[in-house]
Amino acid sequence: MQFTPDQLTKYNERGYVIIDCPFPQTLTDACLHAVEKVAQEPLPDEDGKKNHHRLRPQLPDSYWCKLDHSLPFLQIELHTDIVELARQLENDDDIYFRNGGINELAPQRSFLWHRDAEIEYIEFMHYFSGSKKENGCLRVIPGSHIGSVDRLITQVEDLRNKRGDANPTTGQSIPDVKLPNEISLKLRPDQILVRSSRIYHATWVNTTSQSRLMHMVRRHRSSTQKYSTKIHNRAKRASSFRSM
Ligand SMILES: O=C(O)CCC(=O)C(=O)O
Repeated sequence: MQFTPDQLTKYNERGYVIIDCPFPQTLTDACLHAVEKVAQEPLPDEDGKKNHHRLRPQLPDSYWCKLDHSLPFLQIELHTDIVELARQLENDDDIYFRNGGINELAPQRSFLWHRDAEIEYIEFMHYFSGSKKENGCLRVIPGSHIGSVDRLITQVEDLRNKRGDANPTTGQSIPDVKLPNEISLKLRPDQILVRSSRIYHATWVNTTSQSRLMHMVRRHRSSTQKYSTKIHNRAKRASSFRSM
């Protein structure tokens, strides 16, 4: 499967595009079946990020879930159409698998405004039951993958101060502040969102009684791997220097 020229333009200009799911429903059904089999509430002291509800964290205080890297999920993460789409976006055949896993949003939880990374990579996001405002759909600032988000960060801080929640905590049950240019991304279960790691985003609060399961797959070109390794090594050197 390939993006159409129009979809490519949208991705490049806005930092995201919504497309029909390229893989068959049977693969998603297998993931949902696996979730039913292992569903278990997190232990009170292991859910530091406060996003878990039906699936325990992979490690204490991790966003990721116990089922990450299980076969049904890997079959989607390694699906040829996902690889093909990533190759087309990166204009490069040498595509790396960064990571993939299940992102759960428990009832009464939300994600605050943030950018996932400064380095550019592609995120495929599949909301198993679809996403809408009531179950905490994604809010984005179109075009914010380009350039700095310093102005947006300041704007968020000012609005939070005005509202009286200067230090909101992760997983709060009130949604983060409303930004003037934000839009809400509503998806059907048979659609996926493809977005840049750099787009500035948050979610609404999941006000339903069910957790919202989203399968995320991250891919990037090999030069990004070299770049992120360089950044990692530089950060390691800086922290060992600090601790001397
Ligand atoms: O669950 C979502 O829709 C978005 C989660 C999120 O903010 C993230 O993965 O960085």
